[in-house]
Amino acid sequence: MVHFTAEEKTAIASLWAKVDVEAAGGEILGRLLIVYPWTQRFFDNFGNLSSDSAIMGNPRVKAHGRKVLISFGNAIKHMDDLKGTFAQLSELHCDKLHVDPENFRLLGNMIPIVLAIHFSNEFTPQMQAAWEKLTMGVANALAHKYH
Ligand code: HEG
Repeated sequence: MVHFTAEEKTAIASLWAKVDVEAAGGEILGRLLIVYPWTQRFFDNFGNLSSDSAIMGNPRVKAHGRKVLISFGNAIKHMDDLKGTFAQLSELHCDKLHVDPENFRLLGNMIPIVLAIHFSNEFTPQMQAAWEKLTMGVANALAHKYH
């Protein structure tokens, strides 16, 4: 189980309070679909994903990215219990959505990158380390109920 120091918790919460989930959510999911194009197969009902600009401008990508990032935000309220927090979603992604859990790690890679772009002057190595730990913890929690 990952453990977060008080400093890491403060660093994460202070940045999160400033995140525009609407904008950042779409950018994170959009980048996932562009950088790892095979992930598009889960969203083949989302309409036009035929180019980078089509993906980034796709309203369903934006809406789903927002949904995912809001859900990710629960991690920040429950950093000491990521597995419990994401247990139900883990079951859903395994049993109903059939999403390979490797994809949680790929999406998790996009989060610190987008935050670094949005908050370049605050994204110190310590800040990055805290966020990498959190995205890894969430990915592991989402993979936990897979069978
Ligand atoms: Mg998932 C649905 C959260 C990564 C594919 N995802 C959802 C939903 C939530 C969620 C809250 C809605 C569940 C519901 O309807 O009850 N997803 C979520 C988180 C993360 C994640 C927190 C990682 C941090 N999801 C993820 C990844 C993929 C994926 C990496 C695939 C590459 N999610 C996926 C699909 C759906 C959801 C295909 C159903 C979308 C729909 O049809 O509306």
